[in-house]
Amino acid sequence: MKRRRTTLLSLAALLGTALTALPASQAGAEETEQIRNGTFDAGADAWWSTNVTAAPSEGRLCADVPGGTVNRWDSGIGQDGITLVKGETYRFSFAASGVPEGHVVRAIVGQSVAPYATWQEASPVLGETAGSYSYTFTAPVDSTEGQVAFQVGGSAEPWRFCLDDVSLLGGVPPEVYEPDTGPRVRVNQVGYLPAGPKNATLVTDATAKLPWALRSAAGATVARGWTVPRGLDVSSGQNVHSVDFGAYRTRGTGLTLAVDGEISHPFDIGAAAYERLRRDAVKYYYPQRSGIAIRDDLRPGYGRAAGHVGVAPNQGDTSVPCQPGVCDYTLDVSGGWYDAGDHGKYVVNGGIAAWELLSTHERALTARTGDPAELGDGTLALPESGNKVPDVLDEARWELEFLLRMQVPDGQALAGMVHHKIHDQQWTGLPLLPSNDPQKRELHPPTTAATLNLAATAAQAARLYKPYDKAFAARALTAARKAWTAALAHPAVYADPADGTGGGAYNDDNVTDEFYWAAAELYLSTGERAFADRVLNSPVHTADVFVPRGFDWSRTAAAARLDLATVPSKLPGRDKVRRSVVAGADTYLATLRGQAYGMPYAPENNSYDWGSAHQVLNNAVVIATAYDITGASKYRDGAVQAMDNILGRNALNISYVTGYGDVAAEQLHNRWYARVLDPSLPGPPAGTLAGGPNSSIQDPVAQAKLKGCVGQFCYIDDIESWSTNETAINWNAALARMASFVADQG
Ligand code: 9MR
Repeated sequence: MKRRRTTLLSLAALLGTALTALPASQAGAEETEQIRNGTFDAGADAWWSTNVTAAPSEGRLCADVPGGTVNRWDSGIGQDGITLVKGETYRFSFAASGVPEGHVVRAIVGQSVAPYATWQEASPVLGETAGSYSYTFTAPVDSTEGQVAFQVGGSAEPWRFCLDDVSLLGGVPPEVYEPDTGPRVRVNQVGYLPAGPKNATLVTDATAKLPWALRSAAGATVARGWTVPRGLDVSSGQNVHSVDFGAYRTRGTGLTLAVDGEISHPFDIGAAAYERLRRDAVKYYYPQRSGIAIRDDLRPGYGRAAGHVGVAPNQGDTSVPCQPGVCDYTLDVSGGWYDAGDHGKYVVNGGIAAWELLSTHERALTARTGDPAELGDGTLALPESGNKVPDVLDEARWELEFLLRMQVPDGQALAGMVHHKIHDQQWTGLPLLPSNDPQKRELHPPTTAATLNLAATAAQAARLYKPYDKAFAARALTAARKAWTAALAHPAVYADPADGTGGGAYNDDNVTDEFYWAAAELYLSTGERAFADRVLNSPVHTADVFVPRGFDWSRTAAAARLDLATVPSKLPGRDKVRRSVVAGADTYLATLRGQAYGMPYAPENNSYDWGSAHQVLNNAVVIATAYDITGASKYRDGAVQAMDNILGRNALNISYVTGYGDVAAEQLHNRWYARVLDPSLPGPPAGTLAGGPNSSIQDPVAQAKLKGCVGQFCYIDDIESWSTNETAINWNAALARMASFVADQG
């Protein structure tokens, strides 16, 4: 098809935007077409094809795609030799159809040579009549080895793909992305506890207080009051008011809040949703399991073949070599959970995730509102349900067994140390079932952080599994001690920050907190003086560990402090430890009160971190623990209120938990819950936490759409936005722990 000449002028006219609205540099840029013969007027000239029969047809290029391939990239059409300029914005567009309908094309702009970096990708589901697709992105690098490709493999059945009007236009103005934030009144879309706090946030230009009305599902006003103007909210850049309707305590469903001409999304007053969420947040882990087939009878819609058990095309995790030059043995490191939306398995993240699940159970043993039966045997529909062991412990053990396999065996130079991670040699694309991953798997070097992480979690496991499996408890403690000794002998072996091809780096070059955490767990499980001394002599023991960004896989001191404060022991000065947790909670409570959106999270420079949603939750865990310690209702209410922010009381008016709330995250970045990319796959299971706002927006989709975003706005519900919208095992553990706490308060 002949292409219309696109000029900057016609584009501006099309958008109805004044040119003066564009920064001078962009307004001055020339729009330049990068694709040769994109309209196929010259047949198939300049295009290559792989494993398809491609030929011009009625002014388009059509390809008969064979069935029976596994990966998207097994068949395709493309053009190489494209030059891209770093920082320049491009519009990638094309028209495409597929017969029969429902097939997917993975359309990418990326590197034509190894390591095949992808700078823009989209995977629309095609119809029988041609649809037009258009995407804007900014090139992250300079390259003369650019490529545009249309990957059409991965279908069991043959189909016909037709393509036209392929364009890669340089020098276009960056797209202006406006998120749909719905009604200006923001509530917890899931529910408020009858006797708990009930707060909402209104976005408005009004400076004076406004009347609000709480309405029943039938529309009757059941309570009224006035908003409190809060001025400019730094986390969102909005002018806001807050609403407190905590005096209303009657259970109900489908309530709404009406204020300033807006009506909120509906919500419940009741605890039922938290009982469900408590379990869903932990049920999340079973379909994350590696090395085992997922049973469809236990997770309808999620049944799949076992991943990485050595069945082709997998190379398997049963006998994994090291990266070249790192070791000359292989290890069986099968099992464990996939980290996130990728197929990697990383000890430091697996460890903190296992710790937080174990701690959810351990809290239930000691806290006044805890009850271990809530996640007990038979509650989570696991293959192990019915074995008389609490299901949460069965799930955590799947990971613990993997972590133990990552330890360097006796007889090797670094015996007792723990390999940092195991993952693919190269990054793979989406979608990709674990069992279809063809990449070579490699062990990466042992590190002190991973070693101490195993020491901590295996030591914690030793005390928690003792009532159920003495042999496992003893094996875990032996491994923990061995790891501890190895870490002392190799106290500063760090992961390489550049080791991020095919998997995340998870680098951390400060392990004083990991030493403290491991010593704390070893002390709590053994009561031994030597470990108590390590705890008491650590500089971390008296430091303020409750920092604004909270704890996570790299900042583990708080994990130690929370356990030292709550797990019974004879630690000298234990009261002081408990007071330090309460002081940390006071800080987070003050933060929460200072924020019109009610989250105990205010990172330095309003710079939201990767996985901020779980950091909000982990800060809430500290407040919740202060409640467990003191019984003071202000801590219970603060911890419960923090959940509102995760479930919809936020600038984007979105629940970050799938399946919870009227408008919830749906398109989480994950290779096998990729329904938006492949209709035969499921979406993420209900109760999966999204990463949440991330000011650094590292992925191309977020960079294209969210440039210049303020705090809470640095999030997009797009499956390709791996830096804001991934799922991860450590993040869901924070959700599990808080959902359990809130359910216990109901
Ligand atoms: O959650 C991790 C975040 O704290 C790091 O800053 C980031 C970069 O190293 O990696 C995040 O973890 C990702 C990991 O590297 C690979 N699997 C997916 C994880 C979640 O996005």
